[in-house]
Amino acid sequence: MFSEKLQNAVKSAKQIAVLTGAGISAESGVPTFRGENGLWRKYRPEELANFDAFINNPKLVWEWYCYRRELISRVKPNPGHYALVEMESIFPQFTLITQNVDNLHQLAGSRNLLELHGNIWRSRCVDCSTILTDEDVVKKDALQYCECGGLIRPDVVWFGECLPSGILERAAAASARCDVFLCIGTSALVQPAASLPLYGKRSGAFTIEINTESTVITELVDESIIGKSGDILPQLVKMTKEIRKNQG
Ligand code: BJW
Ligand code: ZN
Repeated sequence: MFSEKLQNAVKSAKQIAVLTGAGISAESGVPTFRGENGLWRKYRPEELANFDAFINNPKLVWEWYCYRRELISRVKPNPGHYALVEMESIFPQFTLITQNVDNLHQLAGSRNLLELHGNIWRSRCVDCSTILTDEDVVKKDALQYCECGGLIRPDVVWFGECLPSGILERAAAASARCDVFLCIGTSALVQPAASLPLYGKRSGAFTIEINTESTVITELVDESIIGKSGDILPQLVKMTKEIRKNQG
């Protein structure tokens, strides 16, 4: 399952960077965006995942997020999420970078986590940028307004918007200094996240992709493992522990 090159890379690695996408939460029951059963099959991203769409039809967009929050509130982290928690305890430096907004890495117990695209359980005023984490706000179906009168939006990153200040810089730095870069369950189509594995590769990291199918970066990584992250990651952790057991 794991090549000798991969085993050698994880054996000596000190710094690991991991990028996750919707695929890691698929086995928990959270739909991915693209692909056969993806959200974009049913809903058009340009109607829902950009600021103009929200301003033009805030009710529709808010309700779409209510629907997704309701779905996410019923799911749990899966063995893939938990394997990454374990991996964090194995390596001296470990940075988990996620494009997901579902909070499942936090629920599993990951600590050094960078959320590139925000978090569906946070909201923000479009006018004064006040952040609201109040469950009462996100659980309400009706549109919400800030004390300043501004509309409340989900604190996620839509197309055409910049990523949260400082987060992308930290993710890029972790990607460029790691010895091993793991890219898990992402179609690698959305920038700037999709460039992170390439920063790792360019800086000499051993790059690994885990995905149920090949993607636009499969040809660029050092090792592509086709399979479910919930199956592969626990095996990767087991092998890593065994191989590093005898190191000081
Ligand atoms: C499994 C599995 C299992 C399944 N195990 N694997 C032209 C060229 C280049 C760039 C651009 C361009 N035009 C515009 C842009 C920029 C744009 C972009 O990248 N667009 C491309 C799509 C063309 N990017 C942006 O706008 C970003 N901002 C930005 O660039 O700022 C600078 C700027 C400012 C002003 C103007 C222009 C630029 C922001 C991107 C924000 C993305 N937001 C979303 C929504 C978040 C909120 C929400 O959740 O509602 O983020 S879109 C959606 O895509 C979401 C995801 O995080 C993101 C990535 O999706 P992901 O995670 O890869 O999911 P899928 O479904 O695509 O893939 C799942 C994978 O899992 C598949 O490969 C499966 O095979 C696999 N899988 N089961 C392992 N069990
Ligand atoms: Zn406000």
